[in-house]
Amino acid sequence: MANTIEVKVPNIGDFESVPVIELLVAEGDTVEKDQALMVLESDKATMDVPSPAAGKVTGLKVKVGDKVGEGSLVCSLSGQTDAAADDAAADADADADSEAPAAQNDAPPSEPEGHEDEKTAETAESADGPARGSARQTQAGPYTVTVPNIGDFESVPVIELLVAEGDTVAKDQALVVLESDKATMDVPSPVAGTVTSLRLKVGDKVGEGAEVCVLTPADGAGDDADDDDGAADDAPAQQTAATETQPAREPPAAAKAPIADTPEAQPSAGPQAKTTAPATQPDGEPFYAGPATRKVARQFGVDLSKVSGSGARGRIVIEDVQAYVKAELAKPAAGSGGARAAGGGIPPIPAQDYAQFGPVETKALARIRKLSAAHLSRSWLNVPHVTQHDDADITELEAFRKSAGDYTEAKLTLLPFLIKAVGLVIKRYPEFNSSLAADGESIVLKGYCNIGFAADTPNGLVVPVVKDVWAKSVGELAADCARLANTARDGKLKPDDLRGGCFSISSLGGIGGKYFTPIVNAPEVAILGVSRSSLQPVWDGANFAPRLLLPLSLSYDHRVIDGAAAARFVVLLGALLADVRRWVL
Ligand code: CAO
Repeated sequence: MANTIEVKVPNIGDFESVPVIELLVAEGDTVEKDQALMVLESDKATMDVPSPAAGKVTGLKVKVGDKVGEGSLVCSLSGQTDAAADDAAADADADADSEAPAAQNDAPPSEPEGHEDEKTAETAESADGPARGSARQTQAGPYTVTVPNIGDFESVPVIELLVAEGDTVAKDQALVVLESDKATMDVPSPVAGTVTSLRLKVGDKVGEGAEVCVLTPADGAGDDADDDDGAADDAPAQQTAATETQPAREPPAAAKAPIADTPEAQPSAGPQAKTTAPATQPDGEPFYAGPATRKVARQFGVDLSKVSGSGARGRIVIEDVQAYVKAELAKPAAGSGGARAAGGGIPPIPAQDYAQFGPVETKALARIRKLSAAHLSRSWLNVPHVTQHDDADITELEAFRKSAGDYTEAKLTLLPFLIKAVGLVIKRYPEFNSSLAADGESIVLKGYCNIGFAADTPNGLVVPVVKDVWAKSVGELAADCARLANTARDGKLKPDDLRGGCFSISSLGGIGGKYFTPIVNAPEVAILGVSRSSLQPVWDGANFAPRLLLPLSLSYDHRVIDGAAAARFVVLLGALLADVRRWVL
């Protein structure tokens, strides 16, 4: 029986206003279920919006250039059969049951799917859960995980194995990464269990149905997998940006911690700009380029705003980037020393043959380090940094901390006191709890307080985020810090552990050193660096008294924070740390 479905843009991750770059259907067209209706493009990925059901396009509500977000109406579909409608609703339900996407704040969204069915009036827009690998269970025993529907791709190379035989994996944990020329895609595990046999290696080319691995499910995991069959079989794998310069997805939980929110990941600890306006050319016109093109551009350091696009509607294609590079190389070197200016006018560091000076070894950078590097460079280059140093007298605080340790379950280190005190300071000075709007015209003040702390892990730097600092006691914060630090070291942080930070703390106090310049975890506007406390003679007006001084280094974004405000921040923080009685209650 004929009915009508209104197709809406599903959850597309953290993007709120994404331009439509291509319409793939016209009114009156008949479409198949899962047929792409239009293409959206953020600065990190292009995303197809597939049809949730077969039917006829009766009303197209968008045009090229429109900016859309979750819930925007795409079109109406009519003429589908009950069976198709039921399928669509079932798929949507299955998607709605999916857990939160593994992708983090920078991670691009799952491939969108259609959502709302007028007939059932059910909201089914949670297509943000990663499609899981399909699971075939052999009797009650192991599961064979296969590549799910990955759209139109038939032969996609495996670029990374995220698990090894013997690894224990959680449900939805990414197992392997595939990379088409449009996006990288994680194949997450449909169940929790142990990987007993890996069926792929890096470089293998796979399509839907290819065997990924065999999993022995953990107790009770089988039921779970069965429940999700619909989503597992039908939904495309989660797509993430094909980029090494942006945290695109959750790193393998078993081996690497995600860093999307760390100061790259912010380290990258800090959340990064989430809404992305279309990039523009020097004349202000937007330009469009797919992830593969952007990747090539990044590899060559090409500023895409300077490249003319030869594709449809001026879209920049890889050949345009190649032609641009060729033309640039043909130009005479600029500058007196012959150094060629790179993108943004920043001269690149010239390559050297170090082997001419002695033996060398080349070691690949860990993924987290690469991601952090990109985030840190972005922050360093975009944010005018100033660092304010000061010492806080923590003599009494330390005495209190040592005496109060028995009253908390988690180890009571200095860090939870710092988090609590910083929370109080930013409540007083809310500009420290803000982010600069993308257009630079306003600041966004946050009515919540989540504070990230840099954690040194075997896989690199990550910045887990302690949530709801204002509502928690120091003891509760100590428990949060211990849990997050341990999880980080095990490489098992969840995306949510890394998101939503307002301010970051980088404490090197457990290691040593005095004062440093932490890099602001953009789009946060300030970060506190803490060094090792030491006993120092302090003049009390009559004598030199031994006091325990804690070196503080507050880096801030001078576009948002004035020097006077930063000085007030460290003064108040120092006062709070000097006398815990002022705030511990
Ligand atoms: N001064 C003196 N001692 C300090 C101190 C300080 N500022 N901060 C911590 N310590 C002491 C602790 O009291 C503890 O001593 P005991 O073992 O005698 O109790 C010891 O140093 C180790 O502390 P910790 O590091 O285990 O605990 P923490 O809560 O202070 O820190 C964490 C947790 C995750 C922040 C830390 O382990 C870590 O990873 N630090 C590195 C952060 C980093 O790399 N920052 C740089 C980012 S930019 O590259």
